Amino acid sequence: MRQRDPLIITAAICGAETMKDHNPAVPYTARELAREAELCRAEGASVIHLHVRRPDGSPTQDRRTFGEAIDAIRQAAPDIIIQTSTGGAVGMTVQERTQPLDLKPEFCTLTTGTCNFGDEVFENTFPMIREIAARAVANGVRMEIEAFDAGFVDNALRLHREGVIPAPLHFDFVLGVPGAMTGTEDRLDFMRSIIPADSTWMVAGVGRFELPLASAAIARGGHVRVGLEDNSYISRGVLAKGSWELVREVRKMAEQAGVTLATPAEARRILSINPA
Ligand code: KMH
Ligand code: ZN
Repeated sequence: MRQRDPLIITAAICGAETMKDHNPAVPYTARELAREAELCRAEGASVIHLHVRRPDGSPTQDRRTFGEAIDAIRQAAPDIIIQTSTGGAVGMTVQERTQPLDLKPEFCTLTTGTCNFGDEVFENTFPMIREIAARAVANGVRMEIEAFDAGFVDNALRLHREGVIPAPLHFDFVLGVPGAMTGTEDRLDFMRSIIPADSTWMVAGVGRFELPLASAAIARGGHVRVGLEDNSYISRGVLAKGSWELVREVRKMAEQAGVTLATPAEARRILSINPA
């Protein structure tokens, strides 16, 4: 059997929906984001999935706010990979969502379908996806495909055949969003079964699915995303002290499984990211 690659842990430290009311450790300011990134790096994360907020905590995709956060994170965790969100928050236009791409980050997300998102709709029509992907390609930004449901994988493969999404494909299975695919192991196994053999993959379990799916991904040779964007709790009813505590939990799982963690340099190689 082929030796598995070192485990890439992505820390989704902020998101657009989790507020300090849900968990006081959610970072809003550039300084708070940088501190959280530094702590997550120290626990073994090699990628930061980044959203930004206004001072009152409301989500924004403002280019300048992203620039300030990226500068602060580069100071605090110089080698970490920064992946900017192009999803933003539900209801944002493509123009709003794609602003951080002009900063030429190393890595970004690309959601390849529309789904219910709680009581709202996360809209990603084909024209929207094509426009976001084109702007990523124009800025030389490597894309991670966010698949909230099986059809999102089919859409990504179609867009790949059209030449919109370049190879090699890297998938993040986002499982457990209320309104999309749930976060059970059989769903993960199905998602893995429908991607091309030369793809890389990871899982982001939402809510109570986060840590069980992290463990399932490690056992299956995949990579993992955790953090307060997706889940506020370290255990039932106990708030995580920060995304770093969730990263620490995944590090412990990896240690128990005898799996080494990827450094940011190794993660760049595995994910075919050109260093910034
Ligand atoms: N906030 C969600 C509606 C991404 O970052 O690319 C979308 C999201 C996906 O978080
Ligand atoms: Zn996100």
